[in-house]
Amino acid sequence: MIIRRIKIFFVVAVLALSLTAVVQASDGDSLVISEVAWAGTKASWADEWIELRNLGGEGVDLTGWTLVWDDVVVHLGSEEGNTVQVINEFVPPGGVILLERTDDEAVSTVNADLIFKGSIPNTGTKLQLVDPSGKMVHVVNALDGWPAGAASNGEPSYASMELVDGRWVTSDQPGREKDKDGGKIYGTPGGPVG
Ligand SMILES: [Ca+2]
Ligand SMILES: [Ca+2]
Repeated sequence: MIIRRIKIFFVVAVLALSLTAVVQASDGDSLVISEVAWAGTKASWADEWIELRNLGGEGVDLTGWTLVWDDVVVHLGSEEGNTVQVINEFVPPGGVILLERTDDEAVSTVNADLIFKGSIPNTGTKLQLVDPSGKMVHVVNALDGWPAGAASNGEPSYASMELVDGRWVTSDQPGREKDKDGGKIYGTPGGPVG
């Protein structure tokens, strides 16, 4: 009888542990870097912005999450390091959040969810999205140059780099959102692909 109870206890414990692992894995893998305006906008090369997307079916609380490149550490849920202001730290299922550099005017027609300081090099870098356990859940290794997007010399110029069906593409059409001077942004900051 006792042995049987112990067996049941172990079966339940193993099931609970594996369920926890599954939930954590799906949480961690669900948030991705979905768009990067590494060259800024036509209004200013310093008006860089980054979008993160929750591909999962559950909301993600950004407490303890960071976005890291070079010596920049953007804390997604707290105002420390390169984070100037956290406005919203929850990403609903299927939702996006927009990180704007220096102030909320980089993308003037969308409210920022976070303001950061620190530049994104036009020559490329390695962007790492890290969850609270320290696991790198999404890495964009562009140390040899950005796979997409365009700076002042691009056609079109100042276009974002957007993740479409798992591939980085240049946003070559003017979107509905606007930069600080009212010019159309080539990209979809804070919005769906397309
Ligand atoms: Ca804004
Ligand atoms: Ca977008």
